[in-house]
Amino acid sequence: MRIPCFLPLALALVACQPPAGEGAAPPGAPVAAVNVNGLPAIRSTEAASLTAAGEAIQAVLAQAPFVPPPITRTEPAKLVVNLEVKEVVKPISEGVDYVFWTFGGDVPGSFIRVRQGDSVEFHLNNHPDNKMPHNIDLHAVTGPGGGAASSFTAPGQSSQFSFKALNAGLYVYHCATAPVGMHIANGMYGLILVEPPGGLPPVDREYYVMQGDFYTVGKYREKGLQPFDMQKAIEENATYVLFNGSEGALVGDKALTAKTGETVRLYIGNGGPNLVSSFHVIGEIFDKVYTEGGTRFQENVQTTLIPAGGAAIVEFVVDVPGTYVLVDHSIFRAFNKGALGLLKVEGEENVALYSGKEVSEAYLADKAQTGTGAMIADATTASAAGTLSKEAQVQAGGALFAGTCSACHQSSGAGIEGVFPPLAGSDFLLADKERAIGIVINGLSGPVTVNGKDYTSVMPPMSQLNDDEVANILTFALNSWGNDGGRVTHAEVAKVRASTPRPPGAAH
Ligand code: HEC
Ligand SMILES: [Cu+2]
Repeated sequence: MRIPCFLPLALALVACQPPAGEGAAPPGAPVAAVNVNGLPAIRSTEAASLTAAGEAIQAVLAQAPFVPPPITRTEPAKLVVNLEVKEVVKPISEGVDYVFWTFGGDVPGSFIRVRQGDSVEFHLNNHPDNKMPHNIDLHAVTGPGGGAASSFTAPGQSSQFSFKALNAGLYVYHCATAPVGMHIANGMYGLILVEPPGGLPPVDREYYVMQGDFYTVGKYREKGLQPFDMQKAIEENATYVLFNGSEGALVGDKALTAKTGETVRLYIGNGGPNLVSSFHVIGEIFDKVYTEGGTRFQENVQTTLIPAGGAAIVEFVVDVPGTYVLVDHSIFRAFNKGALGLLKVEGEENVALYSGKEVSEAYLADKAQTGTGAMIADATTASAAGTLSKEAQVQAGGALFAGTCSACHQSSGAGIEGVFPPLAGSDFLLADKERAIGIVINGLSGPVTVNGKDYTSVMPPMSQLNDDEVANILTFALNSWGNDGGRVTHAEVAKVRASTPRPPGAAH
């Protein structure tokens, strides 16, 4: 009797001999790579072969941030995966739409979970309403193109191919139809987990998060339907860097959740197409990281690098309640391009470990509260339609102020004596509206006198704000904390911006 190569541990060191005549390895060559857990990569044909008889099982797929349940089978099986490609219009940010090309209707594509040794019968269905042909390259496939050549599918067609899941690990899959970069940039990627026999150690929560970079003709958060920008993509000049395909995917009521004392496992992928991710959770240390989605884990990691077209499994125990922030620690991407998600942990305070206080507004900016994005988007739409009320401006401006200005000028508008001048009752602000617009767009430095007190400090330019946002923030400031009203319009901001000379290369 030959010993099946997928038997774990006890038999792991027994060499797996391919049957005679079936591509026997040269003498001395490793026939089975034995990984750190003692699990050999399957190279024998003894596990269910691609054409093996037996009951086919339909694979359970899941949409992010969820994953299918762990596999409890003790034997490999024939597994049928049905994945449908759909081209869909969805919000990429509040009030911003994008035509995503998806595996399964969402970005990232459906999570596929199989067992090492399974024979996977893969059906790729290209929805008849789609405009483009697509295919799939699964990094879990051993074979030229990873399935791409056998899965090229025109709209309204299906294709089928089979592969054996030889190696355990967490793998990216993606479309590989030309222009490949464009298909990936439009959201065509997902993860497939090949569980080792016996599975991964049980945990309390498992989530699926995948980063991707996006390139739109309009600027970050410029409203409306935004087309793909090929030139920006070639230059790797991302407009958005996102988790799960949208700025709103992991915030507000879509935040990930856990309870104190639980172990959380995140399956993190990076679809690219261009950028690598410095994945970090603010306030946590990864107890384990299966680097690059492989078999070995590293312990006690702060930030893990996830290459484009790569993945990692991270695990940590959440000890202290509160909000944890998932970011790409290339930090402008988190706060100015959208690479930010939240994990909300409920449970008893543990003052022995941490003294308390929620994660600050400065970290969360306008993502701190649910619905603020919608308020801002509605104000922009109303502004474009010429129906914007002062009340809507004040509301939207308040949300933006909380994320943009309050760190220095304080939520109360009182500033900090000697450092940040007040906006509440500020004679300087109220004296000259145009000057105030110019300060927000261009910053301010040098001596100023506000309400009789001198400040010699620096306010950086808030050039990430668009005209609507500046108008709303200033309208909010002019109508809050007892200030006496007044209103700033989009057109007034545009005028000041246009009349400001900018050094070459500076942002709008
Ligand atoms: C990083 C800290 C910081 C942020 C953020 C900031 N400011 Fe300022 N702001 C300052 C400082 C410092 C000054 C005074 C600069 C000086 O001394 O020349 C100032 C001055 C001002 C003034 C003129 C003085 C006054 O008190 O009337 C206005 C108006 C103003 N800021 C508005 C804003 C608005 C609106 C935002 C948000 C879009 C904002 N600031 C964000 C630091 C900041
Ligand atoms: Cu495609």
